[in-house]
Amino acid sequence: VSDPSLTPSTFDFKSYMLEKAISVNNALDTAVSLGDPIKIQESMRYSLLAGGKRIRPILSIAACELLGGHESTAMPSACAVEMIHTMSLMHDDLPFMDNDDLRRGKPTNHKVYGENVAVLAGDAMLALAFHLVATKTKGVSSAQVVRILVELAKASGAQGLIAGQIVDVCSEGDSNLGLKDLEFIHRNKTAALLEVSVVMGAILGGGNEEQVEKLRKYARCIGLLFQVVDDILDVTKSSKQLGKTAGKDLVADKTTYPKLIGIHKSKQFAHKLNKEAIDQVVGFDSDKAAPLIAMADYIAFREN
Ligand code: GRG
Repeated sequence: VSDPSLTPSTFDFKSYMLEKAISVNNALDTAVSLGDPIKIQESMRYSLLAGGKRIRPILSIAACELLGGHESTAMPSACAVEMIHTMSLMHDDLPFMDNDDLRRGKPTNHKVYGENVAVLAGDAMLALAFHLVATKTKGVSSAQVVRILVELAKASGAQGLIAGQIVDVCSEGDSNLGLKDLEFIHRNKTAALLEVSVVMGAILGGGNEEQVEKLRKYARCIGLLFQVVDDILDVTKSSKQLGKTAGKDLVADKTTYPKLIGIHKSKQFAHKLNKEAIDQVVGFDSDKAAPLIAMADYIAFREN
């Protein structure tokens, strides 16, 4: 989409992601221990520990550390946001939603445990996420904990994730869907959880209002960027495939940025969002901002 030249060249993003993902995976493993009733715990662990890039928890930790906070302070809320992300995928995969058989390279939760268990395990994970934040966040004031709980509830509910999902579900097959509707879906379905990840980290790191709002803007930009790039990749991947598959149309008939504004303008928009995101973190300590800059570039330049 553009040049990833704004990332400090000395920063090793791949190692950073690997190292942070290991910490997050260990914390998630501890947070959902095997206990009674075994069926629900197994089902929760199956999806939660199935891999995933851990973008949201890592963003939370990076925002907290940017402001001088510690990884351990951000870890409960980082795990909570990954739990909510995972449970939303489990519910999205169900036959009456997106009906998917595979997730993170494995059979979906309901394929292994049944639809009834997958619904309950998702519900349990949602509750556990809030329990974890409320009981395990240490080293900050109760006011900060309440504030992040409010942010997390808003991002997960009918003013966030669910708002995006309901509009998406109800507009399936609607050929009149416009740019505004598309942006609404993405801002809520995808960007809301990315935004709250960063905002919770910023609050726990002790950020002032101005810092929290700058980082919120950073996260909103990368949230929308994530989806614009997804749409662009849908087109570019499919056109590569088309050459190999004798004209089989692999592009699903859904409303996307390239469909509404064309591929060129979609790429320009992605470039603008990437730059706008990076602009928000320019005034911070440049070494500590490196992970957030690299994350924006990673989202912009990924190939799948
Ligand atoms: C009850 C809170 C609640 C939610 C249920 C089903 C539903 C509402 C929402 C579905 C939302 C959904 C499927 C959003 C897509 C988000 C997205 C961009 C997924 C891909 O994220 P990655 O690439 O995936 O970070 P990994 O697997 O790496 O974590």
